[in-house]
Amino acid sequence: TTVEAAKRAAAQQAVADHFDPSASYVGIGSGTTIVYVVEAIKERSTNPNILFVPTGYQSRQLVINAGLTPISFDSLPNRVMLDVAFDGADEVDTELNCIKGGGACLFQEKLVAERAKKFVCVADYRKRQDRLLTNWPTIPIEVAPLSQNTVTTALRLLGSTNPKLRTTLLEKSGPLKTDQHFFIIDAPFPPLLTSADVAAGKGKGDGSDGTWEVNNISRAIKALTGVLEVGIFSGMDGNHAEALRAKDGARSA
Ligand code: DER
Repeated sequence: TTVEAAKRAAAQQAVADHFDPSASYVGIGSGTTIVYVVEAIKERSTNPNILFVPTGYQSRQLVINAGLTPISFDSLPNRVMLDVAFDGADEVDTELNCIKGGGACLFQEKLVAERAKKFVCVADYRKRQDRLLTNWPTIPIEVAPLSQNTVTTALRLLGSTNPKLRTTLLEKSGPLKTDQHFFIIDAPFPPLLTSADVAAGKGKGDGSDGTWEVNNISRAIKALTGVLEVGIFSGMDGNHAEALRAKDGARSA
């Protein structure tokens, strides 16, 4: 299908541009696009000394099944930075901010992404929107189970219409638990303004007029007691979000 072909094209492009076979540490994210990234890495490198840092159980299995060597994030030597980290996204805006967490791995994904000299996000044309929450409707938030109700109430006060606990109806009755044994709340908000939008006067972006800018809403949610991590990746906190042009002309962060 064109979607799978686009995922593969974006992955091949990302690996061609940003994977160095002499790397020591490489981060591997979660989801379905990352499978093509691992495939492309296997095509390019047989270097057995590269250690791959997964972003959760599924990612670790992908690394092992590909015959690559995993190392857990907490086994990394102090101050060592990954040469590069590859991951997917649920949506990417014009400033390369990402919504992540569709696969409920956002905490470890952010840990790994921030530990890398370069974060390469691989996304096909469907993910590319002018603003976050245009196509993907909610911000995934990882919370301590005990705080679920207080965080939900606080999210409503921030303007989220109907924040919902993520359940896995088909596989398990009751709420989903992450690899950290936390819950995920998916919080709908109106499309998030970019910094350019705010500069152009499209809204205050601080929630006072009903509009939120990407970094403001991320900080406001992160500040709520009980929130472990928010599924908004912006600027990668000092890391370098590379803009990749996938073969189909779409941009991925
Ligand atoms: O959960 C995540 O952030 C993942 O990267 C994921 O949402 C991307 O998944 P996909 O590659 O299957 O679209």
